[in-house]
Amino acid sequence: MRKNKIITRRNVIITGLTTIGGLILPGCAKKPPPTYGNILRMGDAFTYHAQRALLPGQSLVKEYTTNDISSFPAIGTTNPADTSKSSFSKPYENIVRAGFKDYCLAIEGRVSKPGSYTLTDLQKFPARKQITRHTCEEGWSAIAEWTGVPLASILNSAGTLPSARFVNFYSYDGWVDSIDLLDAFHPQTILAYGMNGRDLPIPHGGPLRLRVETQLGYKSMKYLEKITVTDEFVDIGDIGWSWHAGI
Ligand SMILES: Nc1nc2c(c(=O)[nH]1)N[C@H]1C(S)=C(S)[C@@H](COP(=O)(O)O)O[C@H]1N2
Ligand SMILES: [Mo]
Repeated sequence: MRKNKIITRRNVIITGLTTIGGLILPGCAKKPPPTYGNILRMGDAFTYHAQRALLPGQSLVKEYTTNDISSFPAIGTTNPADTSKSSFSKPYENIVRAGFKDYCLAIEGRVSKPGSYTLTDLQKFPARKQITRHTCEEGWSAIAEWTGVPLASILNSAGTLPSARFVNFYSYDGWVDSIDLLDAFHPQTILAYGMNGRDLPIPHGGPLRLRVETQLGYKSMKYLEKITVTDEFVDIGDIGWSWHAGI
């Protein structure tokens, strides 16, 4: 699921390829209308939503106090603007240069209102603050306070269609990953722009990262560039870790 170079957007645009989620365009360019699911999938969607309705309310993971905040290493990609690393991204370098003023998060796919959100747009939504423990698959954990907008607010604002099943995340450093709607709508799943009371630092995924508190650390994607909502599981291939990493 890592380092997937199918998201080399220039190539995609040049060859004019389309994906399940619709045409991939860079950054926050105007999006084509969403595609609609095959009529045969309606039963599928019904089953899924019925199942969700039957599930008990989702429990919250433990939240800590400011006294519990610990030192927190930055792991994996720590700066996609670093030209000496394979994670280098020219578009990311550009948004860093502009002080993240023209940063915007695109959302497309199975939503009625595909579009994009600047940091200011995201900060207009009611914010959620949470002090949680991040557990890395490599065996360390650390506690920090995160501030952000619940992913549910953005999904509701974009209007997920009944056929929506998965939310896929694309990062500037080439990481691609997805979660299902249960985790996407979990109240502690947030798009974080703040860490420990400051703007999210670049080593930790600035300006915007995902926090999926119900799963291991690698699901909390840093350097978010784009979100797509799909009716099918997008198998990114090259899976080093399991897709579901519940804790
Ligand atoms: N885009 C991106 N997201 C990422 C990573 C990465 O290298 N690139 N590393 C993952 C892993 S394995 C962990 S443990 C956390 C690390 O977050 P941190 O650097 O804030 O500690 O981010 C996750 N999200
Ligand atoms: Mo990790």
